[in-house]
Amino acid sequence: MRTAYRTCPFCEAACGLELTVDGDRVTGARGDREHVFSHGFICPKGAMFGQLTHDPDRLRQPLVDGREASWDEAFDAVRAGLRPVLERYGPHALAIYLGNPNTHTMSGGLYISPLLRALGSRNVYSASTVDQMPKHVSCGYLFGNPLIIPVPDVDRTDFMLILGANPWESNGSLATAADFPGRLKALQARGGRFVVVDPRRTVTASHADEHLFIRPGTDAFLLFGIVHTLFGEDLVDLGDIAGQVSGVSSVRDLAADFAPELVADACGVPADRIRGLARELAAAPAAAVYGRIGTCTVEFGTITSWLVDVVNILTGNLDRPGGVMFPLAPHLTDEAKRGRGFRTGRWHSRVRHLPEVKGELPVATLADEIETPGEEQVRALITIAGNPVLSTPNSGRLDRAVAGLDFMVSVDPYLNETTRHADVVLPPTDAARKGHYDFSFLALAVRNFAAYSPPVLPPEESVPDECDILARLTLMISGQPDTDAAPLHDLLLQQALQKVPAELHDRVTGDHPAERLLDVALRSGAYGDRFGADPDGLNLRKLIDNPHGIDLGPLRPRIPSVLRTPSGTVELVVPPLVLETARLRAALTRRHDDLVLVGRRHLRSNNSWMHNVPALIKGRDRCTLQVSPADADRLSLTDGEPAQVTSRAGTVTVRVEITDRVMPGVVSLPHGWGHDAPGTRLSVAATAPGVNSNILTDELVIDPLSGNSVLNGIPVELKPA
Ligand SMILES: Nc1nc2c(c(=O)[nH]1)N[C@H]1C(S)=C(S)[C@@H](COP(=O)(O)OP(=O)(O)OC[C@H]3O[C@@H](n4cnc5c(=O)[nH]c(N)nc54)[C@H](O)[C@@H]3O)O[C@H]1N2
Ligand SMILES: Nc1nc2c(c(=O)[nH]1)N[C@H]1C(S)=C(S)[C@@H](COP(=O)(O)OP(=O)(O)OC[C@H]3O[C@@H](n4cnc5c(=O)[nH]c(N)nc54)[C@H](O)[C@@H]3O)O[C@H]1N2
Ligand code: SF4
Ligand SMILES: [Mo]
Repeated sequence: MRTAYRTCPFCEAACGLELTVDGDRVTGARGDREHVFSHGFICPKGAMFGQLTHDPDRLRQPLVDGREASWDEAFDAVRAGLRPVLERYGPHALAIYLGNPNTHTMSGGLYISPLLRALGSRNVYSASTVDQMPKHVSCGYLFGNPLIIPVPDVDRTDFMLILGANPWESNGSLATAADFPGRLKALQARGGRFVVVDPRRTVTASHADEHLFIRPGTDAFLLFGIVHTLFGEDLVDLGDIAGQVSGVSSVRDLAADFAPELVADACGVPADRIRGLARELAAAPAAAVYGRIGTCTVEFGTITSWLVDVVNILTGNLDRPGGVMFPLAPHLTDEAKRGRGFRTGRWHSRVRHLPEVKGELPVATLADEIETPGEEQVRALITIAGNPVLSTPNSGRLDRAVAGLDFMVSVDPYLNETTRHADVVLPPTDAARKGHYDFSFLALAVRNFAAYSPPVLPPEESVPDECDILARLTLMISGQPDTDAAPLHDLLLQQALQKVPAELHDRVTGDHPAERLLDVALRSGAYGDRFGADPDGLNLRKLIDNPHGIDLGPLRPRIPSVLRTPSGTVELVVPPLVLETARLRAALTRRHDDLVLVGRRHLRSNNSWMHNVPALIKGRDRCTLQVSPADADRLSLTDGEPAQVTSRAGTVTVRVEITDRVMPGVVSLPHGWGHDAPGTRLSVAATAPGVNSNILTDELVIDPLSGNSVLNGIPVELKPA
């Protein structure tokens, strides 16, 4: 028996785990009390690290046409499937879908970009367009770089306004903050306050100093009401960055038509509370507005995400301790560079003519591209760590479309609702056999820190690492010999070392290609040892020697060096946002008598893929339709009885749970369920399948600026089943 330390890879919180290892099995997991960032915090998912690692349903060998095959046979089958499509129809006929766990693996951080470059396809899709793409676009416009996202400085703030996020269950997102609940309680303990705006009284809302119900999809009205008040009551004060912000008067003009008294009806928040929030934000020594899924996966997602930061900027809270700040991750640098700004639409989707954003197309249009004949029709698909058949809108249609592809290959450890359609499934090694470094989340952490976890268990004989799998696919797509991944590993290392003097190259350490690439990034990064020139600096060795992580201090101001706009300032208003504001203004007069559907998350679930662990699904059925007492009464629905829910896209039948935790006019159903499809291998999940909420969401309604799907605020009809 031994103890090993490892960062939890299951959500964005980046907790340190203390694992008990017995031979080649992880037999226990608890919070690492000495971890510099999580201080012993753990949630039920992290505690199941061993169970997830050793799940008997996990694939340990590739599947070719449903039968177990050797890795060589599997790669032969992929080559035989992909090459003819590429040769006959060109690169755009091959689409790729990248799922959420790519942001939690080193292979995702290091090997996806080269794969996409080799692919050269316009048909790149990912979970980003059912998630945070609006935030990338709004930050792209404001700061010139869609990857620069300010996070709430929750440990030092005095007042936090939380819109459409439920960190008590999700543990936070686009704000890596292990023990988010503990950090919010600490805020209250030091005399601060937080307010939650959500159409449901969530666990987070019930801990808040105030909870305001809001009609789904209308946060942009509320936020514009706040902006209007800030200008009208002379509360605008940009603080230290005032000289580095442009477009303030344009924002005032845009907000002119959104007086709190005019928007209150549409959003359901009283005008005096909207004004009150503006005053509180302006008066607090430091305040942070934070919005997440409920502000992104809505019709006006980009403008809402933008307004979140506009309010932060106008109240002087951008880049100030206790406000919202830019983390500095150890693998990145902090050099000021002239920027070219950000734009979308460098190409468009073939069928619906939707603009490219950040190199990808909206996943809401993937089914169109597969189903619609013509040149460049999608005929083959690669999925990596994704389950779009459960997680994207009108997934009933996508399920049928995917079934009609010429060829499909999935890199995934499970035979699930999506991968059951694959001709070949390539299962990567489990997390215990992978090294871990958070390329995505250290750049979103509410305190700067560094951590690397080497593999806990030795590699399994003959099972390739996920970096090797992606490297071989990359070589194959480029038409190069692909039986050995090494040439690509070598090429990437050479590229990473391009700016490093040749005499220092042999100082790079690491037992694995990903470790060597990380070592180069750390040594060249903001806190790096410059390959020995700065012995106090970071390198891979130092992170391995510090298994509880290295604290790098509270967030520090980064304006102007972080900015990449053409003007070198924070650019508050760009033309696409002006046009979108006009569309929002027109929506003010819409009627609001529809019943609308929103989602929800549960602490013991993670999107679609943790329902196969007995301890995580035991207990009462969680896939219920929450309905307010008033709506249940009006529609003659009975608690515990099934109801039929119908939208433009589809119909599901699901058990009703009557609760006053949802506001009247709103019903809620979690996503990631619906594990009753034939041909999967999820024996535990199949015992409590639930229904797929994305049968109901509509692929035709998107946030136009980002292409993001609208997953909240879906009009539905309801009747007893
Ligand atoms: N209605 C509705 N729909 C939603 C949402 C919502 O709030 N409401 N939320 C959306 C959001 S935020 C997201 S991020 C998406 C998620 O959408 P997806 O990423 O498409 O779905 P996941 O359920 O996260 O599926 C993850 C897949 O990765 C596999 N996997 C796990 N670990 C690894 C690994 O190490 N390597 C590889 N190769 N595979 C691995 C799992 O087996 C699983 O198949 O869902 C979205 N869909
Ligand atoms: N336990 C658990 N943790 C997770 C995940 C999980 O599935 N389970 N998924 C991970 C992923 S991929 C992500 S992206 C994050 C998401 O992290 P969060 O955004 O914190 O998670 P959600 O629970 O989806 O919270 C969204 C909230 O928005 C509310 N909402 C819906 N529509 C609106 C609206 O129009 N306006 C407002 N103001 N609120 C609205 C919903 O009621 C819900 O409470 O969680 C991550 N962590
Ligand atoms: S909160 Fe997230 S990172 Fe922490 S233990 Fe739970 S799943 Fe893992
Ligand atoms: Mo997500």
